[in-house]
Amino acid sequence: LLSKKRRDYTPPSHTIETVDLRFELSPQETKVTAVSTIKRIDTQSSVLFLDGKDLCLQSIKIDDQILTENDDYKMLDNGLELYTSLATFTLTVVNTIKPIENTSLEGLYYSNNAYCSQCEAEGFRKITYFLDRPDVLAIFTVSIVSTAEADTYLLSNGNLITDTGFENGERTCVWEDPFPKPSYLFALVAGHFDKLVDEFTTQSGKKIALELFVDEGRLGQGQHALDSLKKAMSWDEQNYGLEYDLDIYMIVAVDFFNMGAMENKGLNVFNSKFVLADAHTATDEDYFNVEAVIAHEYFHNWTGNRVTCRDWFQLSLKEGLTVFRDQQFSADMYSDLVTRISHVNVMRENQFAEDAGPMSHPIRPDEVVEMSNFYTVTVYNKGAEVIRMLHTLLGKAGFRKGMDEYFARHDGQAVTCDDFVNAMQDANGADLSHFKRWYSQSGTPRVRVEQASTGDSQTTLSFTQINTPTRTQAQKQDLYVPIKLECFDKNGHKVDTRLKNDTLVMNSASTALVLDVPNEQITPSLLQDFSAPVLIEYDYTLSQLLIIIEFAGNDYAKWEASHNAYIMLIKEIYNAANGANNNADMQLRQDIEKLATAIKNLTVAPEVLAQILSVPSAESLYSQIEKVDPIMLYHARHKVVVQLSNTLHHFCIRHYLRLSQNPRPYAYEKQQVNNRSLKNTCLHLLAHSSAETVAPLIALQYKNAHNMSDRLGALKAAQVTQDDTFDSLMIAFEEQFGDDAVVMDKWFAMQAKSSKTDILAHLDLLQAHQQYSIKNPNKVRSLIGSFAFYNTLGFHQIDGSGYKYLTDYLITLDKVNPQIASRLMTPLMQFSRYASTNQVLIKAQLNRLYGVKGLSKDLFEKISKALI
Ligand code: HT7
Ligand code: ZN
Repeated sequence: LLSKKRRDYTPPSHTIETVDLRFELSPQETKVTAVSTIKRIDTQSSVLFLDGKDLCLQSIKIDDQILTENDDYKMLDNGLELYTSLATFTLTVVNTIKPIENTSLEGLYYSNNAYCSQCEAEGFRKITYFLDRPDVLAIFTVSIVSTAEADTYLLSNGNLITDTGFENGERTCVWEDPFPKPSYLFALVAGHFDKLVDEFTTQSGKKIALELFVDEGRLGQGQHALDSLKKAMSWDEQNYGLEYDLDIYMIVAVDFFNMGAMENKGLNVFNSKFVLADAHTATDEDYFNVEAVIAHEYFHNWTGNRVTCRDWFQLSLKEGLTVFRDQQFSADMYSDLVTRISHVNVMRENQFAEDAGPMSHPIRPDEVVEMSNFYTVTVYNKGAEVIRMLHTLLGKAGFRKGMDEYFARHDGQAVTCDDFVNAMQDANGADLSHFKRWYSQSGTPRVRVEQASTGDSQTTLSFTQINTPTRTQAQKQDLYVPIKLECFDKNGHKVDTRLKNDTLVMNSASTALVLDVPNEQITPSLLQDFSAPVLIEYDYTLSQLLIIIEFAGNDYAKWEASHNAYIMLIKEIYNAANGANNNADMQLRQDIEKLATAIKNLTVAPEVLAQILSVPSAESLYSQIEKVDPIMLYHARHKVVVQLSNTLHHFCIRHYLRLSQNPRPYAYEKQQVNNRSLKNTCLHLLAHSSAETVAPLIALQYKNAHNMSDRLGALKAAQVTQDDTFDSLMIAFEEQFGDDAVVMDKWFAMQAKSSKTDILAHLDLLQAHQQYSIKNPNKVRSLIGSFAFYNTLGFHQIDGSGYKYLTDYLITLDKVNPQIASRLMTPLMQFSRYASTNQVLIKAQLNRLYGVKGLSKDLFEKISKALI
């Protein structure tokens, strides 16, 4: 398979200054006419290569001359080569495409009676022959012609300059986007929608029209998205001085979409999951996610659209930075702590796993076969962590100076990650050359921390960085690692570390922190706020963790210590199951007793307590145990949760009953959200206890629920108890929400996580459900994704049938939608972390997949890496 290398970048031979696109829409065959004004940049060049895929070419013209194949141009597998030495010319290309047959949801597709485009990263080449690369920026004018009166909206980027209305059997709308943009930001949407309108006045007094398009009948679920948009617009003005630049901002919600959303200039396209929300259908978490994704796409208008990427290796330039910005926004809107914890969990559960597996890559990859395989947690989330470290290093004001400099230098350009760091560096007079290694090095650094004595009056903590080789990088360098910490003596008194901002900066392989205290056991609370994307290795005792829970100066540290305590206890039970310790159960009871006492003594906010009562997921534990047996780990974790539940029964009941009283009408506002979070966490924990009083509480909560958070909270608790209540509630849920696609995704996900012994037959039945479709990525993710990612007992069955089930599905799905198939194979990619029995079974399935004829590039790239 052909890969592209970052080092091989060459500037384009030509550029496209303007393009006039005309779409004559038809689901079966849409005619596309592209008239481009082209300028030669490389004066030596006599060939222009245009990308193109799955297109049917009708004609091609330079100025007024019709070109002939082989003399004037040649068709290639991935586009066409045009022979010309003209310095400037007009190119007219006419071709047709088949939107209704396009199930890849890339390029222009037709689903749910609407046309929709998705061009990032390389989808525009499925619309017309073009220089489909982000460093070619053109001014687009788009005419959309429809002969269907039912297509009430014909939308594209920028401003609407003509609308003929439906006359003589057709209607044409013409859109003009004054900002030069790369083809990946082009968008077209056409069909019938309901529209919600609003307005935003920018800080300089400009009025912006806001328009939200949703499926008919869903207007009532759109207000939260519009409110979120307005919050994001003013947040970006206040925090970065960035104002919106067009007269109109449109968002369209569609049910068929490969990812979360897309930041096309002035016309964002969203997965309806990240738009539609009301009390009845959306949980607090859904509300949070809608707000975050709306903000993310809006922030791209500056970090991505006004300043874009030179090439796709630089993807983290826009994604890492924009994720960092949306994280800052969410923290400001809701809770610093809960927001941070949720992002740290993504790093530990997903990114660390990716970086330890065959797809490990730096946040700025060096080599790519299929670009859509690189929209990863590494590029996005680790990329954001790298930006966060810059923010820590330069401080809030310094970071803002760097951002201002970045826009002053690069507005309207397509640039690199180096350009970004250079702007930060120059604006602050800093030297970031060592820091830049984060962009080129893959893998998760481990930092080993140990205590040593230095005479009678001092104690030393030594910090050593370990960067282990990854698949493509045998040699590793040490990195810049800021470690925020606090230290306590044996009585819990804080020890003065004399560190600026409580942060120890490692800029070499090892560092020592000398403390002016006599040699005694120090308790360090390390990596507070997850100040760097690293793994800390420090052998805590339970007493040390209890000291942190009691005395740490911030809630993050308390949460982290409780989290570490759970991990320690789960590991002990896991090892005991291997025959290492016969007293494990008694020891667990005693330890949980101590931990529970520390928790009960805390005076923290409800949302903090909810986090502290949440035992880490099995997925986040995989990186903690070598060659893990997933089923054994599942049972070990379960045992710890049950013990915690029994020990904290009265405590949880008390909180639960208190928080269940006098419910107010649902609102997505901090106090309510935080209380609901604690209430439902308590119910979930209680469901693990042996007390019979819990089942009626669950049923009652479901029956009385007046919002989706409480309804789903009850359903999730019922799933734990494994009695008949769960099945009957699921039937009731389906009856009530059967025609709401977004809500039914929750139902499919719950079904997929069921611990039924005949889960595979159950999945077969669910695939036949009238709401299920293999063509709809949300459905595939909910059912098959939830099964493979989260159903430990079902997926890791010892006969390998879970792995086989997924593989069979991937073979079918790959023909429908390779991008989704590729994402769905992640659980198979991570085989090296499992015990050898599991490894053998997974590899057998990967080998089977490898042998399938006509596999997509997307799957092939991953399997080849996994099997080498
Ligand atoms: N920039 C957007 C990326 C995206 C995408 C990538 C590949 C295939 C489909 C896609 N849909 C959207 C989303 C974002 O990060 O904002
Ligand atoms: Zn993005």
